[in-house]
Amino acid sequence: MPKMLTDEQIETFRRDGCVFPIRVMSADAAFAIRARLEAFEASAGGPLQGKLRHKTHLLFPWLDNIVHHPRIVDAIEDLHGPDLLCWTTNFFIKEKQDPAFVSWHQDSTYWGLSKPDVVTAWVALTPSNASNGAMAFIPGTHTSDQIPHRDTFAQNNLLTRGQEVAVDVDESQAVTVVLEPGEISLHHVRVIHGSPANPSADRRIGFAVRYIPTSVAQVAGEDSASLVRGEDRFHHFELEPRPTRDMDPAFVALHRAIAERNARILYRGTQVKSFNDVQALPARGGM
Ligand SMILES: O=C(O)CCC(=O)C(=O)O
Repeated sequence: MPKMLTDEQIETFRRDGCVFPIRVMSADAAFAIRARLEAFEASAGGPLQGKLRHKTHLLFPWLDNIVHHPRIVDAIEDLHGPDLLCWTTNFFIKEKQDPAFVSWHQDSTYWGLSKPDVVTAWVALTPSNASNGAMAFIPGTHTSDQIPHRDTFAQNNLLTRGQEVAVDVDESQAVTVVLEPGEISLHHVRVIHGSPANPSADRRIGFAVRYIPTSVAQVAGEDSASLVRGEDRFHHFELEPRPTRDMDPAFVALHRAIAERNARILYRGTQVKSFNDVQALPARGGM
């Protein structure tokens, strides 16, 4: 008996590689998280940038609470069983009238994970739809193996290397993932997906939480993850602590060290050797 998803939603995920919308919190709760994010951005002097867009749940308890949100973790348990890690989180923020985009890609390309049992819960903190650069995906493509990608490092591309699939994508098949604040989509690490720019008058904010069962390993170096449910009998990842206050200096230092290590995994085989090199890249991924 599934805990959160219906049998139909599970079937849709297995068939299409993506299922949505799934409400996990009220719109008011999502607005409150957006307000906390924007209060921090105001105090920091501008939009969240660079490494602060990644693994941000290690810096703020109100994001850690999303990662551990019982309704989200129940949905992941329905797909991958009771022993679960959050491997990483990534903010995908498109400012109002922002040319930032995401090229067609498979998430699995540079993540270094041992098998494609990886699900992203993309949490909408604003509406996300055809008018503001919502994500779209090509149903059924998650059943393909890893497809070759080319790195473009294109300006305004929100991905680490501006990578894009090196095959033609039949865009006529694309399905737009329409979400309201407080809803999520779940997508498979191999499904081809991307998103256009945001020409609208407001920001589009998504918080992508990447979950794996504890049996998945990192094969490209030392790595860490957060245990969100059950037990870790495999010990493939160093387990991360949970923050209890915003920007705790010990967690800021931990986050910086993890960002350095993750940069070496995500940019392996390129000229990028440290996080300082990442900041000099034209692509906007920042990590
Ligand atoms: O937020 C977007 O537009 C794209 C997100 C994405 O590529 C992902 O979550 O894997």
